[in-house]
Amino acid sequence: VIEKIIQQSLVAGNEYIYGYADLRNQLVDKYTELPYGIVICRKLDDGIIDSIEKGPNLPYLNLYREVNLELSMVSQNIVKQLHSINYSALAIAPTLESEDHTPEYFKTLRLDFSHKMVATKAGLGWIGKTDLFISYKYGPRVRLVSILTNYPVNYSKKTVQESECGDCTLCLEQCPAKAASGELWNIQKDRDEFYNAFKCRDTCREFKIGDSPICGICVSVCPIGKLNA
Ligand code: B12
Repeated sequence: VIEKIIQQSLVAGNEYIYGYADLRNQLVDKYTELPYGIVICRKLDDGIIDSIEKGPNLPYLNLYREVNLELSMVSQNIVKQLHSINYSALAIAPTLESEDHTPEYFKTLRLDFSHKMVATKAGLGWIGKTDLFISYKYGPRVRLVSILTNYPVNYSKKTVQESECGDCTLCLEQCPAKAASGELWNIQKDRDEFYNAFKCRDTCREFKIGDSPICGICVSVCPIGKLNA
């Protein structure tokens, strides 16, 4: 049933990967009634991602906005369908709107929910040196959204526990913020041990397209999922 619900909710003509995760023991209290995660990764346009190798541009900002909207709609539609067959479900927004930034967020640059965590638990990929989710199929060229539910999904038994970046250093060399230490990720390693979100954020602010702080160079230069790497 869930496969059908997801398939019907995805936008025809766009490429996605999705998976299921067991999130028991991974969630903050307010979500523990919804212990399973569905994560949907929407493939980003290669032409646009290739074009931001040296810095972001307006087409990239527009893509980012468009895909956020699309993923919000897709995830809300899945939630609606799950409700209609009497399961509980909640969509977690792809991103944080600036009006929702709390003082706590500004102190930590963290939310209480990580889409990337659901994606590694679903076995779809790992966390790269600049803290991007690197999917096996499309590399980091994806945006993510998650749905939490009590629907008993057939969750992945093969979770990804460590980085598969090896000795590649392209993203950290090209990162204009020098935000990453080069250390390889594993599930015991916190973000702040290998990647400095504040440095990244400050450089995004310097680039700024319109009013929006944005970068994406690490997404563009990663050889995984890049057609002509
Ligand atoms: C806050 C935020 C930022 C901050 C901080 C970034 C950061 N890396 O934490 C700033 C403003 C700097 C930022 C910048 C960007 N962001 Co941002 N951001 C977010 C947001 C809203 C929350 C992230 C968060 O809470 N981080 C806190 C830490 C703790 O979590 P995490 O980094 O997500 O993942 C860690 C753990 O969860 C862990 N993990 C993975 N598996 C497992 C398993 C277990 C068992 C455990 C315990 C942990 C664990 O791995 C990570 C390292 O520890 C997410 C959306 C979301 N709700 O997930 C988007 C998100 C991370 N951003 C995204 C993007 C694309 C960007 C930018 C490229 C901006 C742009 N659009 O141009 C840059 C690049 C940043 C980079 N290299 O990471 C995408 C990432 C897509 C991808 N392929 O990885 C996301 C997921 C949005 C989305 N819907 O797709 N962002």
